[in-house]
Amino acid sequence: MTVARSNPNSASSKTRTGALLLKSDLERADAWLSAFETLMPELEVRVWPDLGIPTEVEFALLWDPPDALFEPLSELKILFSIGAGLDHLLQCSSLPRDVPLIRMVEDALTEGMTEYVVFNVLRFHRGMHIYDLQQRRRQWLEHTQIRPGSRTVGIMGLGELGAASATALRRLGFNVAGWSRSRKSIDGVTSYAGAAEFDAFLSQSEILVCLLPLTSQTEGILNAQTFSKLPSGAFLINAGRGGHLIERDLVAALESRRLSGAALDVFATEPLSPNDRLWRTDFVYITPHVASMTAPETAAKHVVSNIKRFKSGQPLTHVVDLDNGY
Ligand code: NDP
Ligand code: OXD
Repeated sequence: MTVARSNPNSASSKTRTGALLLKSDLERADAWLSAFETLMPELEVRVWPDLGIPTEVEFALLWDPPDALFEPLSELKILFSIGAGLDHLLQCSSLPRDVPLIRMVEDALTEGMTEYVVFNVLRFHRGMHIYDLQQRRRQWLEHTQIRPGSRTVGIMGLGELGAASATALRRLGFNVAGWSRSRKSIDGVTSYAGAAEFDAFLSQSEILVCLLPLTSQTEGILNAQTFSKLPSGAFLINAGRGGHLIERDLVAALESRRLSGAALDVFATEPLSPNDRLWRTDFVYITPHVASMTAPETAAKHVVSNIKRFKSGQPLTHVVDLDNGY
Protein backbone atom coordinates (compact mmCIF):
# COMPACT_ATOMS: atom_id res chain seq x y z
CA MET A 1 0.00 0.00 0.00
CA THR A 2 1.30 3.46 -0.82
CA VAL A 3 0.70 6.06 1.82
CA ALA A 4 1.04 9.74 1.02
CA ARG A 5 3.58 11.67 3.06
CA SER A 6 1.81 13.55 5.86
CA ASN A 7 1.65 17.28 5.40
CA PRO A 8 1.65 19.09 8.72
CA ASN A 9 0.35 22.26 7.10
CA SER A 10 -2.82 20.71 5.78
CA ALA A 11 -5.94 20.22 7.85
CA SER A 12 -5.77 16.80 9.41
CA SER A 13 -7.66 14.75 11.92
CA LYS A 14 -4.32 13.85 13.52
CA THR A 15 -3.14 15.73 16.53
CA ARG A 16 -0.73 18.59 15.85
CA THR A 17 1.21 17.87 19.03
CA GLY A 18 3.14 14.73 19.73
CA ALA A 19 4.17 14.34 16.08
CA LEU A 20 6.82 11.79 15.11
CA LEU A 21 9.64 12.80 12.79
CA LEU A 22 10.80 9.96 10.55
CA LYS A 23 14.12 9.90 8.74
CA SER A 24 14.63 6.52 7.10
CA ASP A 25 15.91 5.48 3.73
CA LEU A 26 13.49 6.62 1.04
CA GLU A 27 12.55 3.10 -0.02
CA ARG A 28 11.16 2.25 3.39
CA ALA A 29 9.41 5.53 4.29
CA ASP A 30 6.07 4.40 2.86
CA ALA A 31 6.27 1.09 4.72
CA TRP A 32 6.86 2.98 8.00
CA LEU A 33 3.91 5.30 7.31
CA SER A 34 1.70 2.39 6.52
CA ALA A 35 2.72 0.53 9.68
CA PHE A 36 2.06 3.58 11.89
CA GLU A 37 -1.28 4.20 10.18
CA THR A 38 -2.31 0.66 11.13
CA LEU A 39 -0.93 0.62 14.66
CA MET A 40 -1.50 4.19 15.83
CA PRO A 41 -3.67 6.08 13.34
CA GLU A 42 -3.82 9.14 15.59
CA LEU A 43 -0.03 9.62 15.38
CA GLU A 44 1.06 12.31 12.93
CA VAL A 45 4.21 11.18 11.14
CA ARG A 46 6.32 13.79 9.39
CA VAL A 47 8.89 12.61 6.92
CA TRP A 48 12.24 14.40 7.02
CA PRO A 49 13.14 17.00 5.74
CA ASP A 50 9.57 18.19 6.37
CA LEU A 51 9.69 19.10 10.07
CA GLY A 52 6.54 21.23 10.03
CA ILE A 53 6.45 23.26 13.22
CA PRO A 54 9.49 21.77 14.98
CA THR A 55 8.18 22.29 18.51
CA GLU A 56 5.30 19.91 17.74
CA VAL A 57 7.74 17.06 17.22
CA GLU A 58 7.88 14.93 20.37
CA PHE A 59 9.22 11.70 18.91
CA ALA A 60 11.92 11.09 16.34
CA LEU A 61 12.74 7.82 14.58
CA LEU A 62 15.99 8.27 12.75
CA TRP A 63 18.78 6.83 10.70
CA ASP A 64 21.86 8.96 10.11
CA PRO A 65 20.55 12.43 11.10
CA PRO A 66 22.24 15.53 9.69
CA ASP A 67 24.37 17.42 12.20
CA ALA A 68 21.99 20.26 13.08
CA LEU A 69 18.77 18.22 13.02
CA PHE A 70 18.04 18.41 16.75
CA GLU A 71 18.59 22.16 17.16
CA PRO A 72 14.95 23.17 16.50
CA LEU A 73 13.46 20.06 18.20
CA SER A 74 13.21 21.57 21.65
CA GLU A 75 10.16 19.52 22.71
CA LEU A 76 11.58 16.11 21.82
CA LYS A 77 10.54 13.48 24.38
CA ILE A 78 11.88 10.22 22.92
CA LEU A 79 14.49 9.50 20.30
CA PHE A 80 14.35 6.12 18.51
CA SER A 81 17.21 4.69 16.49
CA ILE A 82 16.07 2.93 13.33
CA GLY A 83 19.11 0.69 13.54
CA ALA A 84 20.49 -1.54 16.27
CA GLY A 85 23.73 0.42 16.06
CA LEU A 86 23.82 3.90 17.57
CA ASP A 87 27.03 5.24 16.05
CA HIS A 88 25.03 7.05 13.33
CA LEU A 89 23.27 9.06 16.06
CA LEU A 90 26.12 9.51 18.51
CA GLN A 91 28.24 11.25 15.91
CA CYS A 92 25.56 13.94 15.46
CA SER A 93 26.78 17.10 17.21
CA SER A 94 23.30 18.41 18.12
CA LEU A 95 22.14 15.12 19.72
CA PRO A 96 20.34 16.00 22.97
CA ARG A 97 21.83 14.07 25.87
CA ASP A 98 18.81 14.55 28.13
CA VAL A 99 16.27 12.84 25.86
CA PRO A 100 15.85 9.06 26.29
CA LEU A 101 17.44 7.23 23.38
CA ILE A 102 15.87 3.90 22.46
CA ARG A 103 17.69 1.30 20.41
CA MET A 104 16.08 -0.93 17.84
CA VAL A 105 15.34 -4.44 18.99
CA GLU A 106 12.89 -6.28 16.76
CA ASP A 107 12.38 -9.78 15.43
CA ALA A 108 13.07 -9.20 11.74
CA LEU A 109 16.41 -7.53 12.49
CA THR A 110 17.46 -10.41 14.71
CA GLU A 111 16.29 -13.03 12.19
CA GLY A 112 18.11 -11.32 9.33
CA MET A 113 21.40 -11.16 11.23
CA THR A 114 21.09 -14.77 12.35
CA GLU A 115 20.63 -15.81 8.71
CA TYR A 116 23.63 -13.75 7.58
CA VAL A 117 25.89 -15.21 10.26
CA VAL A 118 24.74 -18.81 9.78
CA PHE A 119 25.02 -18.47 5.98
CA ASN A 120 28.60 -17.21 6.14
CA VAL A 121 29.71 -19.62 8.86
CA LEU A 122 28.40 -22.46 6.67
CA ARG A 123 30.08 -20.97 3.60
CA PHE A 124 33.49 -21.21 5.23
CA HIS A 125 32.83 -24.31 7.32
CA ARG A 126 31.75 -26.31 4.24
CA GLY A 127 34.55 -24.88 2.08
CA MET A 128 32.12 -23.27 -0.36
CA HIS A 129 34.70 -20.54 -1.00
CA ILE A 130 37.03 -23.27 -2.31
CA TYR A 131 34.35 -24.99 -4.40
CA ASP A 132 33.40 -21.61 -5.82
CA LEU A 133 36.98 -21.11 -7.00
CA GLN A 134 37.17 -24.68 -8.31
CA GLN A 135 33.98 -24.18 -10.32
CA ARG A 136 35.49 -21.13 -11.98
CA ARG A 137 38.52 -23.30 -12.80
CA ARG A 138 36.32 -26.30 -13.81
CA GLN A 139 38.13 -28.41 -11.23
CA TRP A 140 36.58 -31.56 -9.71
CA LEU A 141 38.30 -31.98 -6.36
CA GLU A 142 36.83 -33.28 -3.11
CA HIS A 143 37.83 -31.97 0.28
CA THR A 144 37.36 -33.60 3.66
CA GLN A 145 34.14 -32.66 5.43
CA ILE A 146 34.60 -31.41 8.98
CA ARG A 147 31.77 -31.92 11.46
CA PRO A 148 30.40 -28.78 13.15
CA GLY A 149 31.27 -30.27 16.54
CA SER A 150 34.92 -30.08 15.50
CA ARG A 151 34.69 -26.37 14.65
CA THR A 152 34.58 -23.43 17.04
CA VAL A 153 32.86 -20.20 16.10
CA GLY A 154 33.78 -17.20 18.24
CA ILE A 155 31.26 -14.36 18.42
CA MET A 156 32.42 -10.92 19.51
CA GLY A 157 29.38 -9.29 21.09
CA LEU A 158 26.77 -11.46 22.77
CA GLY A 159 23.95 -8.92 22.76
CA GLU A 160 20.61 -9.16 20.95
CA LEU A 161 22.15 -10.23 17.66
CA GLY A 162 25.20 -12.12 18.91
CA ALA A 163 23.17 -14.22 21.34
CA ALA A 164 20.61 -15.17 18.67
CA SER A 165 23.38 -16.13 16.22
CA ALA A 166 25.16 -18.13 18.92
CA THR A 167 21.99 -20.07 19.72
CA ALA A 168 21.34 -20.84 16.04
CA LEU A 169 24.91 -22.08 15.55
CA ARG A 170 24.67 -24.25 18.66
CA ARG A 171 21.56 -25.84 17.18
CA LEU A 172 23.60 -26.74 14.09
CA GLY A 173 26.14 -28.45 16.35
CA PHE A 174 29.01 -25.93 16.31
CA ASN A 175 31.12 -25.22 19.35
CA VAL A 176 30.35 -21.62 20.14
CA ALA A 177 32.32 -19.16 22.25
CA GLY A 178 31.26 -15.58 22.87
CA TRP A 179 33.03 -12.48 24.09
CA SER A 180 31.35 -9.54 25.77
CA ARG A 181 31.94 -7.03 28.55
CA SER A 182 29.95 -8.97 31.10
CA ARG A 183 29.70 -12.75 31.47
CA LYS A 184 26.71 -14.38 29.79
CA SER A 185 24.80 -17.53 30.40
CA ILE A 186 23.59 -18.93 27.07
CA ASP A 187 22.94 -22.64 26.82
CA GLY A 188 26.00 -24.42 25.40
CA VAL A 189 27.93 -21.21 24.70
CA THR A 190 31.28 -20.62 26.41
CA SER A 191 31.30 -17.06 27.67
CA TYR A 192 34.45 -14.94 27.83
CA ALA A 193 34.30 -11.50 29.37
CA GLY A 194 36.43 -8.39 29.25
CA ALA A 195 39.90 -7.57 28.01
CA ALA A 196 41.54 -10.14 30.30
CA GLU A 197 39.78 -13.03 28.53
CA PHE A 198 40.05 -11.74 24.97
CA ASP A 199 43.16 -13.74 24.03
CA ALA A 200 41.74 -17.00 25.38
CA PHE A 201 38.58 -16.38 23.36
CA LEU A 202 40.54 -15.63 20.18
CA SER A 203 42.85 -18.61 20.51
CA GLN A 204 40.01 -21.03 19.75
CA SER A 205 37.90 -18.99 17.32
CA GLU A 206 38.32 -20.71 13.96
CA ILE A 207 35.54 -18.57 12.54
CA LEU A 208 35.45 -15.14 14.17
CA VAL A 209 32.20 -13.18 13.94
CA CYS A 210 32.09 -9.51 14.90
CA LEU A 211 28.74 -8.25 16.19
CA LEU A 212 30.05 -5.52 18.45
CA PRO A 213 28.80 -1.96 18.53
CA LEU A 214 31.27 0.65 17.33
CA THR A 215 32.59 2.49 20.38
CA SER A 216 35.90 4.04 21.40
CA GLN A 217 36.78 0.66 22.99
CA THR A 218 35.96 -1.46 19.94
CA GLU A 219 37.18 0.77 17.09
CA GLY A 220 39.94 -0.97 15.12
CA ILE A 221 39.63 -4.16 17.19
CA LEU A 222 39.90 -6.37 14.09
CA ASN A 223 43.58 -5.73 13.52
CA ALA A 224 46.83 -7.59 12.86
CA GLN A 225 47.38 -8.34 16.54
CA THR A 226 43.90 -9.81 16.89
CA PHE A 227 44.36 -11.89 13.73
CA SER A 228 47.71 -13.19 15.00
CA LYS A 229 45.96 -14.71 18.03
CA LEU A 230 43.42 -16.70 16.02
CA PRO A 231 44.09 -20.31 15.00
CA SER A 232 46.06 -20.33 11.77
CA GLY A 233 43.80 -20.23 8.72
CA ALA A 234 40.82 -18.78 10.59
CA PHE A 235 37.97 -16.90 8.91
CA LEU A 236 36.48 -13.51 9.70
CA ILE A 237 32.86 -12.41 9.42
CA ASN A 238 32.29 -8.72 10.13
CA ALA A 239 28.73 -7.47 10.34
CA GLY A 240 29.38 -5.00 13.18
CA ARG A 241 30.76 -1.81 11.66
CA GLY A 242 33.48 -0.99 9.19
CA GLY A 243 35.27 1.00 11.89
CA HIS A 244 36.03 -2.25 13.72
CA LEU A 245 38.29 -3.46 10.92
CA ILE A 246 41.72 -2.28 9.86
CA GLU A 247 41.32 -3.19 6.22
CA ARG A 248 45.02 -3.21 5.32
CA ASP A 249 45.67 -5.67 8.19
CA LEU A 250 42.97 -7.96 6.84
CA VAL A 251 44.36 -7.86 3.31
CA ALA A 252 47.86 -8.64 4.67
CA ALA A 253 46.52 -11.50 6.80
CA LEU A 254 44.69 -12.99 3.80
CA GLU A 255 47.63 -12.58 1.48
CA SER A 256 49.97 -14.26 3.96
CA ARG A 257 47.34 -17.04 4.47
CA ARG A 258 47.21 -16.22 8.19
CA LEU A 259 43.48 -15.93 7.51
CA SER A 260 41.66 -18.01 4.90
CA GLY A 261 38.68 -15.84 4.06
CA ALA A 262 36.41 -13.03 5.14
CA ALA A 263 32.78 -12.05 4.75
CA LEU A 264 32.35 -8.30 5.13
CA ASP A 265 29.06 -6.45 5.25
CA VAL A 266 30.20 -3.12 6.67
CA PHE A 267 33.00 -0.77 5.70
CA ALA A 268 34.78 2.29 7.05
CA THR A 269 33.53 4.20 4.02
CA GLU A 270 30.22 3.15 2.53
CA PRO A 271 29.64 2.62 -0.30
CA LEU A 272 32.97 0.84 -0.69
CA SER A 273 34.97 2.52 -3.44
CA PRO A 274 35.08 0.53 -6.71
CA ASN A 275 38.87 0.91 -6.48
CA ASP A 276 39.10 -0.64 -3.02
CA ARG A 277 41.56 -3.50 -2.86
CA LEU A 278 39.08 -5.65 -0.95
CA TRP A 279 37.06 -6.19 -4.13
CA ARG A 280 40.10 -7.83 -5.69
CA THR A 281 41.26 -9.85 -2.69
CA ASP A 282 40.68 -13.61 -2.97
CA PHE A 283 38.17 -15.19 -0.60
CA VAL A 284 36.63 -11.88 0.46
CA TYR A 285 32.84 -11.85 0.21
CA ILE A 286 31.36 -8.37 0.16
CA THR A 287 27.76 -7.34 0.76
CA PRO A 288 26.56 -3.70 0.85
CA HIS A 289 25.51 -3.34 4.53
CA VAL A 290 22.53 -5.64 4.15
CA ALA A 291 23.28 -8.33 6.72
CA SER A 292 20.09 -7.35 8.44
CA MET A 293 17.50 -4.62 7.99
CA THR A 294 14.95 -3.18 10.34
CA ALA A 295 11.51 -4.12 8.99
CA PRO A 296 8.99 -1.28 9.47
CA GLU A 297 6.08 -3.73 9.79
CA THR A 298 7.54 -5.33 12.90
CA ALA A 299 9.70 -2.48 14.18
CA ALA A 300 6.82 0.03 14.33
CA LYS A 301 5.33 -2.11 17.12
CA HIS A 302 8.41 -1.44 19.27
CA VAL A 303 8.12 2.32 18.62
CA VAL A 304 4.37 2.49 19.21
CA SER A 305 4.60 0.45 22.38
CA ASN A 306 7.14 2.89 23.80
CA ILE A 307 5.09 5.94 22.77
CA LYS A 308 2.08 4.38 24.53
CA ARG A 309 4.22 3.68 27.60
CA PHE A 310 5.41 7.27 27.61
CA LYS A 311 1.86 8.60 27.31
CA SER A 312 0.65 6.43 30.17
CA GLY A 313 3.63 7.22 32.39
CA GLN A 314 5.13 3.70 32.27
CA PRO A 315 8.88 3.09 32.05
CA LEU A 316 10.29 2.89 28.52
CA THR A 317 11.98 -0.25 27.20
CA HIS A 318 15.43 -0.60 25.55
CA VAL A 319 16.64 2.79 26.73
CA VAL A 320 20.36 3.19 26.09
CA ASP A 321 22.61 3.96 29.02
CA LEU A 322 24.92 6.47 27.36
CA ASP A 323 26.92 7.00 30.55
CA ASN A 324 27.84 3.32 30.57
CA GLY A 325 29.39 3.14 27.11
CA TYR A 326 26.10 1.52 25.82
P1 NDP B 1 23.78 -5.14 21.75
O1 NDP B 1 24.02 -3.83 22.40
O2 NDP B 1 22.57 -5.91 22.11
O3 NDP B 1 25.04 -6.08 21.99
C1 NDP B 1 26.34 -5.62 21.95
C2 NDP B 1 27.25 -6.66 22.56
O4 NDP B 1 28.60 -6.18 22.44
C3 NDP B 1 27.00 -6.88 24.05
O5 NDP B 1 27.12 -8.25 24.36
C4 NDP B 1 28.14 -6.11 24.73
O6 NDP B 1 28.58 -6.66 25.95
C5 NDP B 1 29.24 -6.28 23.71
N1 NDP B 1 30.23 -5.23 23.85
C6 NDP B 1 30.07 -3.89 23.75
N2 NDP B 1 31.24 -3.25 23.97
C7 NDP B 1 32.15 -4.21 24.23
C8 NDP B 1 33.52 -4.19 24.56
N3 NDP B 1 34.21 -3.06 24.68
N4 NDP B 1 34.14 -5.37 24.78
C9 NDP B 1 33.46 -6.54 24.68
N5 NDP B 1 32.15 -6.63 24.37
C10 NDP B 1 31.50 -5.48 24.15
O7 NDP B 1 23.83 -4.86 20.18
P2 NDP B 1 23.16 -5.70 19.00
O8 NDP B 1 23.49 -7.13 19.19
O9 NDP B 1 21.74 -5.34 18.83
O10 NDP B 1 23.93 -5.10 17.73
C11 NDP B 1 25.32 -5.19 17.62
C12 NDP B 1 25.85 -4.37 16.46
O11 NDP B 1 25.53 -5.02 15.23
C13 NDP B 1 25.25 -2.98 16.29
O12 NDP B 1 25.82 -2.05 17.19
C14 NDP B 1 25.58 -2.67 14.85
O13 NDP B 1 26.86 -2.05 14.77
C15 NDP B 1 25.64 -4.04 14.19
N6 NDP B 1 24.52 -4.23 13.26
C16 NDP B 1 24.83 -4.41 11.94
C17 NDP B 1 23.83 -4.63 11.03
C18 NDP B 1 24.17 -4.91 9.61
O14 NDP B 1 23.26 -5.01 8.78
N7 NDP B 1 25.43 -5.08 9.27
C19 NDP B 1 22.42 -4.65 11.41
C20 NDP B 1 22.21 -4.48 12.82
C21 NDP B 1 23.24 -4.26 13.69
P3 NDP B 1 27.67 -6.59 27.29
O15 NDP B 1 26.42 -7.34 26.95
O16 NDP B 1 28.47 -7.28 28.33
O17 NDP B 1 27.42 -5.14 27.52
C1 OXD C 1 21.80 -1.37 12.23
C2 OXD C 1 22.28 -1.49 10.88
O1 OXD C 1 22.53 -0.88 13.08
O2 OXD C 1 21.47 -1.61 9.97
O3 OXD C 1 20.66 -1.77 12.49
O4 OXD C 1 23.49 -1.51 10.65
